Amino acid sequence: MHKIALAFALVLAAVTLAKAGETVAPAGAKVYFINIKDGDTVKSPANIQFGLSGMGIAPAGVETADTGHHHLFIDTDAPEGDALNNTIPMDEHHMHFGKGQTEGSVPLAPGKHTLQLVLGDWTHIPHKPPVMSEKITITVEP
Ligand SMILES: [Cu+2]
Repeated sequence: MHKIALAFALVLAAVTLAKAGETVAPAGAKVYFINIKDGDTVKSPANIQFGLSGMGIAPAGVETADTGHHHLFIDTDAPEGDALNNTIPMDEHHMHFGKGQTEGSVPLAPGKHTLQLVLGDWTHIPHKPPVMSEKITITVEP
């Protein structure tokens, strides 16, 4: 009984590993901020518009070639190396726009914050190669 469960878990793990970070992004695909740039001062909640070229948007859970959904990284670093194979966390530093939104109203505490956009595939894993914006620093007014 336990052996069967273990074998099943191993098969599941293998399937998951095979899929991780395997969604290909077309060459030249770019994600970028439309209405804010490095050094800007904004009010909270900040309306932030996400641009994407060379790819399309699809909601999370929908597997379509050359698509993904936006993630806003707040005060945290983008994944590198093996971490690019992992699902993007869901917490206060990682906002998912899994309905396919191309803008967000983002509440931010007063002070300096870093923002970066990372496109994720239908399972919330960065593409291969990853499609990320530059990391910008903004100041939120008190
Ligand atoms: Cu996501």
